[in-house]
Amino acid sequence: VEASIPEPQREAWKKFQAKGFTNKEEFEREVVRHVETTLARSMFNCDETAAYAAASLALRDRLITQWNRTQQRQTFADGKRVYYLSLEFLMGRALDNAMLNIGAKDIAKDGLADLGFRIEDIISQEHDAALGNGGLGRLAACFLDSMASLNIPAWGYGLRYRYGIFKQEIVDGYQVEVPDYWLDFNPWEFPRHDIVVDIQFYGNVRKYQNEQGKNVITWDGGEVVQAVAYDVPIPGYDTVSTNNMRLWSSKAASGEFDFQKFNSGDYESSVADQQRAETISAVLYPNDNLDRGKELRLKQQYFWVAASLYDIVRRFKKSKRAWVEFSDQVAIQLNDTHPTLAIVELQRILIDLEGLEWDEAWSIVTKTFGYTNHTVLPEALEKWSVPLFQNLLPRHLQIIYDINLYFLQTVERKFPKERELLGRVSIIEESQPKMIRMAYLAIVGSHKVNGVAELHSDLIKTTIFKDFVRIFGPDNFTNVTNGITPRRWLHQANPRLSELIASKTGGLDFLKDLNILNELEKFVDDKEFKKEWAEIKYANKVRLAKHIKTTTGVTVNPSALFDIQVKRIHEYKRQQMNIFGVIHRYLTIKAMTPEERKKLAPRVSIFGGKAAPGYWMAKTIIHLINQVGSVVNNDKDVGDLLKVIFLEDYNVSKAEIIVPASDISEHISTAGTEASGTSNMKFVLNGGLIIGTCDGANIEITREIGENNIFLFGNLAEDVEDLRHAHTYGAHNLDPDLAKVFDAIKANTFGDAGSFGALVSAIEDHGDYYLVSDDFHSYIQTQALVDEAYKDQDEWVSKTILSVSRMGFFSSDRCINEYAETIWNVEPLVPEPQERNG
Ligand code: Z2T
Repeated sequence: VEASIPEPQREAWKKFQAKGFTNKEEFEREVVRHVETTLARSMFNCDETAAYAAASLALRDRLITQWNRTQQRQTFADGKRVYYLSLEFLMGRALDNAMLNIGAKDIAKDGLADLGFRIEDIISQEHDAALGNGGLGRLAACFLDSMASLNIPAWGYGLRYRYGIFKQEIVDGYQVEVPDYWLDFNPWEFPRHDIVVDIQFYGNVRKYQNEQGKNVITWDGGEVVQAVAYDVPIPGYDTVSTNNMRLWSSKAASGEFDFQKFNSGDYESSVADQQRAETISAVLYPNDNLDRGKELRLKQQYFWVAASLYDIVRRFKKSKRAWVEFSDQVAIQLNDTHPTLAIVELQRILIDLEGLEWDEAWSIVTKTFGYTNHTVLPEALEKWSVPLFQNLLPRHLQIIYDINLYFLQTVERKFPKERELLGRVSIIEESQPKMIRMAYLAIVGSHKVNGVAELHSDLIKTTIFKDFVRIFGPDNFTNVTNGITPRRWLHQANPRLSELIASKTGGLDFLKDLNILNELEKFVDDKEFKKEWAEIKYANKVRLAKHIKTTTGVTVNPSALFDIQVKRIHEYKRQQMNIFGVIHRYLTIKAMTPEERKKLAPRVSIFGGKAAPGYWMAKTIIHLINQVGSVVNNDKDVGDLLKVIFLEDYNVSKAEIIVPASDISEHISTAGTEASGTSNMKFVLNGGLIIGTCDGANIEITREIGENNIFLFGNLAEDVEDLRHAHTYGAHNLDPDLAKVFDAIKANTFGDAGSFGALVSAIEDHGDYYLVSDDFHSYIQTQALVDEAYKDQDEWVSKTILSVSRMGFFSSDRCINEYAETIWNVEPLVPEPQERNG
């Protein structure tokens, strides 16, 4: 407020307010201006990189204006805001998305053409913002798009990693990791050097009585690191609402101490301090569904959570409201347990710094937080060693112990006879060393816990969190099935399909209300429509085939059935079962006569995905896929009947090419292990069918599109436990077809069998935890049904049209509306019409 311009001078500001562009000529003028001034170049040295930079700068000028106005409007309205805390935001590219969302793509396309560039070439210059591992991070990105598009006042809070998820190269069939340094030129972020928060680590806690005789607790004496805010505008689709994503970057606190070191000649240690501070936000941990318990990771979590809460609390305090109103102004959603320390930090702020009583503070805290669980895999549930935690965050440990004490007291009162219950639900696990169970802390500190698909939400209630459902009652646990943004995953990735849909449903409104896709149902038998539909799928396959050719050198036939499995490589996702199935297919083809081969449906098996760098089994799976590819793709007997492709460095921008090109995609996790999956939704929305298990959101996709339109197979979640026991205590009889596959591997058909020993013996000798053998027969049979079904192209196309028409439920807009109503209790803040026009 102090920095505001006085009333008499405001006229000048209004007169000269930033305008940006509104038509093609103005866009061109802005691009040329940025090339010639901001970039200090000219038409004689303007390559595609420079054109990308200038186009982005022109576009962002318009974003900034509507972003500032949105923030002003939200501040004046003084209503409730949502804060989405996520350690990962897998945003992908921004330029295309920004152009489409603000409705400037046609202008930009024509303008760039006038200036000598093709818009696709310019778009593809952009480096992906890859601050995430997989589903969880991409979900956060879809949520930001939906919250802005629905005009919900919301901020994302995350870390500004200097290195995103590593880039994957395939060298001699092996994964090699290359660092992803992405910040060289990033026009989408705005450093806020004035928004800096000091974050403390280590040190000591002191308890004493102040002059008023009140007990005071202080925490000091440790290391201090600064958090600097970097803001990224998040434009909504067809609205001027532009939300904010605030990412924190770490740097050394430049206090006198450093100067002393520096001047006293201790230059090296001064630089070392600097680097230690910068290390906090240096790199994204590359594990998907795995917790490693590293100290630096805990530092990242506290650094980010403390900076975000300081920011949120500061904003609240400006409104001069009473603390009891905090949760009327603030809803904080925890994206998995990674930000659970926020619960403890808010309690600390309220009792240690603001002087509230424990109970009053705790009631505010629990009304503020919601917790989303994304997995039931035990190895992914976060636990922190108490000694490690105590050293880094001594005051927070005390508060956790107090939270636990009060919690266990209420449990004891409610279930006085159940002594073992206390140990089971204690936030502290009595192991050696003791461990803090972060999921339990998150549940105790939140008013709502949700899973991400129906089966998953049921599973957490009946397995890992069962005791907590008894303690807090079933109303504290709910389901919000995941969704995806149709803007990026239909309109942007598949513009021709989007255009066709628009032509039949009366424009692009379906992008805001995805249930409008229903109207496509009446075209399932429309010859002309089906022809266009099929042509679009074919064109998308041609595009992917070109990508495959340029990146792998392999020629694939776009008329073949494209069978795609792209996702992080993990044993529970069972890429190994897929490649064993491919080997089975190869052996079958080899055993056929030429006549028999003629009847077979040609297939291209496409894989993609990163293995965590320390996950040897996952890396072995990648190696096997590549080895099978090099044998199969060069076998003259096979020809076009089977090709096996591993696409290097699967990421968001590559997904935009891959997803629209599938005939079948594979979502084949062991039942009960994949919380939701979201690429399943993307593939179906783009006119592909699914082969999958009864797991995650596959089940709801089936409910929506009908079981005739999906290829389900395999054992059910309810039977998994018994089957595992049968392996452990009985004889594990290997499926005979799988045995043949293993024989081929052992005969060195795909190179040295020794390389794949671990993969085979996990199934043969070590209990087959993921039930590959149990599901193999059903999988192979179902793949045969896919082959049969694909031969009837007319029927196949009808299935895909019907499926797309029934996918409305899976919009992340539906999902965000559910969060807004059932968890956050926030309302949209719709811009005034005059703001919408300029
Ligand atoms: C992740 O991507 C997911 C869960 C995690 O649990 C961690 C990561 Cl990095 C800790 C995924 C689930 O595996 C997937 O089923 C789900 O669709 C996605 O989160 C979004 O909810």
